Amino acid sequence: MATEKIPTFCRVCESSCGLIAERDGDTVLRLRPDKSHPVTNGYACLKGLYALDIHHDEDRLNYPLTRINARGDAAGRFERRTWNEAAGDIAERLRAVLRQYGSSAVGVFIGNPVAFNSLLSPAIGSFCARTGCSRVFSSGTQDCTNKFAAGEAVYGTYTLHPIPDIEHTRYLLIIGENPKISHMSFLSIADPMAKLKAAQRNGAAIRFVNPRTIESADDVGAVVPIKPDTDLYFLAAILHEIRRRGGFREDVIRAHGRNAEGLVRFIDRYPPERVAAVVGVSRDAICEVARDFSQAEKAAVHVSTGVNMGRQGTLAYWLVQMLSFVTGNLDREGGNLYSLGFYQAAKSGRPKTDDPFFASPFGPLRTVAGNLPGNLLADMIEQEQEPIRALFVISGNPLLSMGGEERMRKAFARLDLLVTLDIYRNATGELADFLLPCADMLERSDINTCGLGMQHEPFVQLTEAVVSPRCERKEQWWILARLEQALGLPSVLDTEGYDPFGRIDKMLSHVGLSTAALKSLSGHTALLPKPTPGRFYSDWLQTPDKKVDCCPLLFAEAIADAERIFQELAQEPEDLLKLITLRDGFMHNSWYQNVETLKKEGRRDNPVHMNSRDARRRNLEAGARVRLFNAWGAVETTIAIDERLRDGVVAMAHGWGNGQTPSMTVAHRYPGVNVNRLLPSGPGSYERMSNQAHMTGIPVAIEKLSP
Ligand SMILES: Nc1nc2c(c(=O)[nH]1)N[C@H]1C(S)=C(S)[C@@H](COP(=O)(O)OP(=O)(O)OC[C@H]3O[C@@H](n4cnc5c(=O)[nH]c(N)nc54)[C@H](O)[C@@H]3O)O[C@H]1N2
Ligand SMILES: Nc1nc2c(c(=O)[nH]1)N[C@H]1C(S)=C(S)[C@@H](COP(=O)(O)OP(=O)(O)OC[C@H]3O[C@@H](n4cnc5c(=O)[nH]c(N)nc54)[C@H](O)[C@@H]3O)O[C@H]1N2
Ligand code: SF4
Ligand SMILES: [Mo]
Repeated sequence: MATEKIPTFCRVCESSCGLIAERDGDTVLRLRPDKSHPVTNGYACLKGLYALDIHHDEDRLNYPLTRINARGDAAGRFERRTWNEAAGDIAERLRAVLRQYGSSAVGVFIGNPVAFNSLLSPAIGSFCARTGCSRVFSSGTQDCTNKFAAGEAVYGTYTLHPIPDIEHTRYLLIIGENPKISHMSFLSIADPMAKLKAAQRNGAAIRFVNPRTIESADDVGAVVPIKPDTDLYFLAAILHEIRRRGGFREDVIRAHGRNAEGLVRFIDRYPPERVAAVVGVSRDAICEVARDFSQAEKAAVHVSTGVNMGRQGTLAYWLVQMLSFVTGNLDREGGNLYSLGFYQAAKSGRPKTDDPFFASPFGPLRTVAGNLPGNLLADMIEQEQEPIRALFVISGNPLLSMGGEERMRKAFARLDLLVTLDIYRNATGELADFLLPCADMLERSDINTCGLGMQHEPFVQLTEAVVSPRCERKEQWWILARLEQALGLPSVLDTEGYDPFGRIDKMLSHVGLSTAALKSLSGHTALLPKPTPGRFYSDWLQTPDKKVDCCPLLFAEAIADAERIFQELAQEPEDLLKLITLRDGFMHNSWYQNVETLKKEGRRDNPVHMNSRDARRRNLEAGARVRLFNAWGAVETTIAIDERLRDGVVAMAHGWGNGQTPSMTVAHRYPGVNVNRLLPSGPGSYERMSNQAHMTGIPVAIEKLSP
């Protein structure tokens, strides 16, 4: 049979790069960037292209497996089952849990790849509604719920996140993000570095705020080297200085804002001269950013996980919105704009109540976009009253992706039922009772919903499944519907003529499109209008009075706490080491670990990065074996000298630690260590307002081990 070329798109990160899959029958021969894609234009990174290796990986989970030894045993032993057997057995175990403990005993953990699977979220919603499961956790509380909480409070909806208009801006502030490596988040943009370079050529100044002189800054802009977990004060000082310079647009604030006096009261406390020592940036450097931002004809700002994962991500994201708003850059060309795309998502994220908190054994608690704090997952399994007894992990690997691996291991061992839906028998799956094999991105049809409301150049693309799922792999929406069926609940599998794309068709109808219409277009892709200013305050802002809330009441406690944390930071010993996050281009969180070709020399473990001054001070050298430890845990690794880091900061990549994941043979051969053993978990380890886990700027100590 002749090779066919199928246009599809990558579903690993938000860029959604167009790909061409070359197919012969049911075999994918090659994946390459789609040069004719109208938006992503032939760009793709290694991860997108190596998705083919994952598709073909011999270690993939191909059949439903059920555990045959005790869960406490170190190595899991599993046997193959048919889908009917697995679904029946899971249903029986789940029914027993429901009978004995009620629906509060059922939990779901939603991992990051769910965001890139347009048919899955509604299926999860249905599964939770029908089983009564209300204890939902997700990787969102590891990377972005601070943005949801702040968006909801300031703009009245958690789905409104104005993106920087990179093309037209004159000044771009990027805080806690490394576009060259991550390709950005909450901004769907292919080949971000090319776009940043073009912006710079057009005269835009680009400043990164980061404790590390990141790779992105090798190509564009410059880094303001901040101390970790202090961004809130840096932002407050910038706003303070802009106001002192008369840079607040009082007309805009009057027309569109409320509670501006609350904002002013907050930033009044943090003049650059007070903040400088704590944030580790000189007064002059802070003032320079303030001056350049406010004097720029148009200025834009974007923040990402480096800020989200600090202790005060919600307040920091609030000040980011304020920076844009009070300088008149919100909803202005070259400033920050809402990117509509194919559906008015901003209108569907309004809060349900004014006071979202409810009482719990862990103190007042809330959900954010439906999510409980991931950092309470182990606690909620171990709590005496109403514990979680059954957990479904859907495309996630919480054992490695969150703080507290040991606590989680112990907690998971107490469950009556642990089911994972994954493409691998990953570290979490190793502890499961049932492993359900899932279709990968080449095996399922989809549209690119993940970037909705945040696309640099909006487009919508439909892809067919390039090939049908190998062996017994199934699409996850089908798996959940099959479980509903086995539980005797209503299920879409019993609905005659059920169309999984029905909901998407409804959404697409807002722009006069449908999946059928997309099929008739070249590459099954429709270009949509670029973001433009003009409708933010009238249409997208969702507060009841149509005003931007410049100091939401909900923040009162966090604002009071900010001063306490400031004082604490000011008193920290000079030689305290802080651990920050680090991504590399060959990994995607904990997956891509099993791709042999990506495990070249130098990428076979995850050493701790430290600059040579800090190393020398501690009598350490490149390659030295060290133990890194704190109150939460310890890991043993080696030193990598990294002059990009500022003094007092160490960095380590996450997603490693597969020493107990034997069925991922490559990952197991190059296990690395799980840096998240050093992260806090449990009460107090997440931001109260947003449930976001505290994951960067973590105090650690280091000691040399004998070789
Ligand atoms: N220290 C530290 N920890 C971090 C971070 C950090 O920066 N530092 N980053 C955090 C961030 S941003 C995130 S989002 C979380 C991620 O947290 P998780 O989502 O828990 O972790 P992942 O490693 O992304 O796990 C994804 C799982 O989905 C599987 N998978 C991939 N594709 C598919 C698919 O198509 N179908 C199915 N069923 N499964 C699939 C993979 O095999 C993998 O097991 O980790 C966080 N952890
Ligand atoms: N190659 C690769 N790409 C990815 C992923 C991956 O694992 N690998 N993961 C994807 C996912 S799930 C996400 S959410 C996105 C994340 O995308 P990004 O947010 O861009 O993630 P990082 O590259 O980790 O960049 C975070 C930056 O924050 C800095 N930082 C750490 N602590 C602080 C701090 O306290 N303050 C400030 N100002 N900066 C700090 C770090 O030095 C780092 O450069 O990336 C996505 N893309
Ligand atoms: S940048 Fe993201 S979407 Fe594009 S190929 Fe790489 S992983 Fe895939
Ligand atoms: Mo993430």
